[in-house]
Amino acid sequence: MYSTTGIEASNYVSTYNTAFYFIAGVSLLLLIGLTITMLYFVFRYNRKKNPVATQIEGNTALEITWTVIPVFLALFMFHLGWAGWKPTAKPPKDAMNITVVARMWSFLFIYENGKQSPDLIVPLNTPVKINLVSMDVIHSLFIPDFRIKSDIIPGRQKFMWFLPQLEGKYKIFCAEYCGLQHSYMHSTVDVMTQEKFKKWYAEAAKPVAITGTGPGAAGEAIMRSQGCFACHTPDGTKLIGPSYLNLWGSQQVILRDGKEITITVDPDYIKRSVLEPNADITKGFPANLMQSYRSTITDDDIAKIIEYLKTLNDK
Ligand code: HEC
Ligand SMILES: [Cu+2]
Repeated sequence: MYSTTGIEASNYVSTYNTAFYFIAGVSLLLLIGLTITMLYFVFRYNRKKNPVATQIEGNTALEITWTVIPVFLALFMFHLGWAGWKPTAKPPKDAMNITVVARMWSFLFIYENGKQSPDLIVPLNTPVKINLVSMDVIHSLFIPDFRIKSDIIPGRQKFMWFLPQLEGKYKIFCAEYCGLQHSYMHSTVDVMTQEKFKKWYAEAAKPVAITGTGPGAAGEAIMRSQGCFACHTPDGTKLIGPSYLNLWGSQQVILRDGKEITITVDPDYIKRSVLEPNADITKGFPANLMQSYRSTITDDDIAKIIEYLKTLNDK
């Protein structure tokens, strides 16, 4: 996006553009220069004008020139690219953490307070660090207006960070062919003022009304308000996390301290799963995805959640 104020959409735009225009400019000059020289030689030394060929053994000065100049041009291109790339590897310590979960064929952005959104909503002038998680194949998070792109590789911990500097909406694409509907895998970054963002962010924790009166109704409402259903389903469908269907009392293979063990799903296990999600990792599911709910869920809430889980057995 081209700003009229001279402020660029992200902190990477100016270094990126400098490198891009320098390389494109040098390439264009070389193309024009080489084409003109070639046409001149064809004309000047054709058989009619120059019937007897001259054998040239070499020209040291010329050879040094056409070695040294391109070496410096290429090194300078490298320097520009390096200078633009280097800051991408060092996110500021105070950056806001967001996790993107990519899957065939959508992005989901998950915030530290549990809020989730298919669009990336960020506050102006706040560094944002995005942890990149893929549920299936390799995807790539590409924000052209921010001049940033990174592959999202299943099983590998990666991140990208940027500083949004201009209010507005920008396109996000998946830039790695990931199957049939790859071309529909796009989204939007919405950069809003800090005040607007705070309002949006705070809407997350609103309690959801209890609907129904069954034994699990209170637990279900808590889970709805905490956004658990974005990753877990009650009906056996595997989303980002395991389904809750028939979970209660079942045997689960989990990874604890890197070792596979089999446990029975009991109150302690549920509590640990919710408060320390990375202590026990359900086999076949990614770690570091579920956040701890220590600050938002009480022991009483967990008891209600368990009541709800019990209602999902052999439904
Ligand atoms: C961002 C997605 C996400 C959200 C939101 C989420 N979870 Fe999870 N959850 C996971 C993943 C992934 C796993 C499996 C890996 C692990 O054990 O940490 C998991 C595992 C679990 C397990 C263990 C399941 C098993 O089969 O052993 C329980 C119980 C659980 N979550 C409960 C909850 C509750 C309750 C909430 C809401 C307060 C919640 N989760 C919110 C992703 C999520
Ligand atoms: Cu994709």
